[in-house]
Amino acid sequence: PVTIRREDYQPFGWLVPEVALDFDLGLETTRVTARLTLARNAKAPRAEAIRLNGDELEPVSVKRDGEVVNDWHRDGADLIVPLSGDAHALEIVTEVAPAKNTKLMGLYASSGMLCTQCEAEGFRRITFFPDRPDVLSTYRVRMSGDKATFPVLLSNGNPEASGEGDNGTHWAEWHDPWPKPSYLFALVAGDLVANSSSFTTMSGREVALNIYVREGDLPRTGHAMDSLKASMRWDEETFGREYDLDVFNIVAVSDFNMGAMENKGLNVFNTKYVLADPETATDADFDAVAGVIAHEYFHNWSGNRVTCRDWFQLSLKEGFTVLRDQLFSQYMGSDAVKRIEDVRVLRAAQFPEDSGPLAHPIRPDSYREISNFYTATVYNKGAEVIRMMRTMAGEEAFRKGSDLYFDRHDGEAATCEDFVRAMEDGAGLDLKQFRLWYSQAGTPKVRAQLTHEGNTATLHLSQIVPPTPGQPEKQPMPIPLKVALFDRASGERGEEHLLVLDKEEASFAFAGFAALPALSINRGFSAPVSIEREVAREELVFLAAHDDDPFARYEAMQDLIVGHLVDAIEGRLDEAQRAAGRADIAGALGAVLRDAALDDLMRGELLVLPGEGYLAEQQTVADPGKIHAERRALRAYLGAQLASDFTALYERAAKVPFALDAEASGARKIKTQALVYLAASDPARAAELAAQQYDMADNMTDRQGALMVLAGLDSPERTHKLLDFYNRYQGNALVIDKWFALQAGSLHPNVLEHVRALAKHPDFTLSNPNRVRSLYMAMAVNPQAFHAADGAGYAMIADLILALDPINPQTAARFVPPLGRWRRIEPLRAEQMRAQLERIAAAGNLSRDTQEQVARSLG
Ligand code: HT7
Ligand code: ZN
Repeated sequence: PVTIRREDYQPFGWLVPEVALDFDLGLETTRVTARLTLARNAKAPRAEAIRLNGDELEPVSVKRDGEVVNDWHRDGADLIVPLSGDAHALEIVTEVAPAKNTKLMGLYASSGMLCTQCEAEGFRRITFFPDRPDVLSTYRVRMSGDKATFPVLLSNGNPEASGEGDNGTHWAEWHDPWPKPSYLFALVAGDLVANSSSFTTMSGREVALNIYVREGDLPRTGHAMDSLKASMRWDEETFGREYDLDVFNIVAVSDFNMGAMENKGLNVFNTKYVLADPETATDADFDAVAGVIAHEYFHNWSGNRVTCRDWFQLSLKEGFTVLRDQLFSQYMGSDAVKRIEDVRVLRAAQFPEDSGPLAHPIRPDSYREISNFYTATVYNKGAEVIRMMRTMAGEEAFRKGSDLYFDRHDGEAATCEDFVRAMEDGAGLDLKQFRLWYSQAGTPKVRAQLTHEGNTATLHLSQIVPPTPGQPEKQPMPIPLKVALFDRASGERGEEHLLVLDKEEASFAFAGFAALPALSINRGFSAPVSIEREVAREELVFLAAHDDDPFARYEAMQDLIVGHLVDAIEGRLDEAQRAAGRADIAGALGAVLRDAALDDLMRGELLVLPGEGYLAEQQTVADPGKIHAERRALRAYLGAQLASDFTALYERAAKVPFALDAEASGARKIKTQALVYLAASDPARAAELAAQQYDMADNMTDRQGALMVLAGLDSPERTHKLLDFYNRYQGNALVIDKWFALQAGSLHPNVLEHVRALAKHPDFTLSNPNRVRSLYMAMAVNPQAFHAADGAGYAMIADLILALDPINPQTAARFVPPLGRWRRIEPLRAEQMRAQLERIAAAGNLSRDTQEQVARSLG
């Protein structure tokens, strides 16, 4: 397979200012006529032909300047047409088979409707085209099809005309005045109904808003609509960005490879991120809907109006847009809790990427299949990198930088370098060395040591950026760290400082401390690094109780537990030390349970034990069995030790009536957490409580929480409630996804047996990505199941990859990274993981997606 390199970028030889597409729609066959106007690109070397990308396409006919021609040839899947003049018109006819398109890229059928997914390289599965993000065109789209099958016909931009045709057909024409790359093209045709509303923009323009869904789903679209309006207003107020078409349409589809897609004026969404009501969606689902609606809407500027020059620049739109959606969610809900959640996601998904065989910079240097680079590094670390610029500049200056970026590059296909330059010029930052964050992979490790002499405390910092594949040596990066020192006697905090560590090592002195203060470092998680320091447990207990920065308080709690667990797992504690460590944790957690000043959403964060993956990350080579056992034992200990506190908390929270506000959702959060701790120490009592919670639940958060606890227990209630849940929600695909996921992600000792049986359930199918993820991704991230000592979990995931790859390679390839962690796992399991990767590699006919991921994981 060909490796594409960033350094090889060349502008395309032709401009394609206008594209007209004519679709004769059918589920089995759709005929596409594409008319392209072409002009030589003066900024590119002269070309005597045009390369039009294709994927599984055959040309039905090719016309150049109105004449049928046969002088074209094929180069692999691409079509090469000779062009000798400075301007030409091309007309190309292709036929596609949407119902057979199981890859869900290009034009495909989903539950009787037609829809498209073109990012990154799906447009070439519809028609031959220069399918690259730096070719911008205005699109006019005409669709015709059977009116009964496709009563709704949608495309990008504004609707221009529609009418009736022969034999029960009808047609519609859409025009998008904003030049866009082909990856932003979309078409939807189907039997849909809309939740319709409107929004008046800051300059007084009225925009029609529609959320299209299947008829029965209409009552569950209200939250998405509210979130859309809130996003539109927030983007005007926070970034000065106004919407720019007469309509904004969203369509929900149930077969979708990712979360959603920001096609210009016609966002296509996975139903999971549109539909929500209290009966069928949890509080976390509500938040996810708001976050993804915002994310896609924000792309209208960060991605669509200013797009990417090439796919190496993906973080330009994704990192920036993730930051924008994170800030929006911080504003809409609890600022502190959202920040903690985002860091938890980064640590769970991105840190392992950065320390494994798939590590890459946020702006990669090469790829074979771009779909493999829609990663936590490009998205989440990309967001952290821009957040650091915001922290260093301050909010006001950052806004000047983003305004300049949008003004300078509106209508262009830009680069990460363009963004950085706009930040330098607009925000007044010097980002010369900071650019290393774009080119170097790996999570920097910062060592911190605080000393004290006289009345001065000195902070000694040093950094190491670990080697990553292809990058054995690294340069020091500028690392902005927010720090504060606390007087331990009075609990008072000194001033907060923003220190930038830009060398291998540096020291910073703070006067005015009569004794060694407590150090609060990387407050707000100001830099995406790991802090390494030897710190006394008393200091962490102090910070867990006193730190006024919510993230730092959470971090102190986490560090306290991580430090203890890692010591215990690595056999460094005798019984007395172990008991003392556990007692300290119980003391700190008990204080959290009883702290009346804490709101329950934040209390819920402080109660979360560090995940097994994160614990594994703290070790050079991890034994997942030991980690699981030690963490589980700690939870049981805490559940027993603090049983009366957890019971009191549970009883208080259970009295709070259902509402969608912070107080009630906080109560729901801690209620289930209390149940989890109680289940670990007293399973019989917890099963009783959980069954009761399940029966009394008037919302999905409580019902799912109770069922999650029951799914991990060996009690008769488990069987009853799982059956009840299935019967109650049969037919609601998103809720049945939860039913699969709860069982595959459970703490039950026979979870692999359950997954095997569920794979044969009549509701299971490999053709729906949500269903596949709900069963197998839930299992792959369940350490006890995935890391089963006999290797059965690894074999199951490898079997899945091999079965899914011919159907949906993008989704199949996403299951490779868990196996790719083998070098960081103890030797017996590592060998089993590697052997499964070898087995996949040896299979013939692997997709480019899976092949690339397996090769990199073994390499
Ligand atoms: N920009 C969107 C990317 C996307 C995608 C990529 C590959 C294959 C399928 C896909 N669906 C959507 C999503 C986003 O970040 O907004
Ligand atoms: Zn995005």
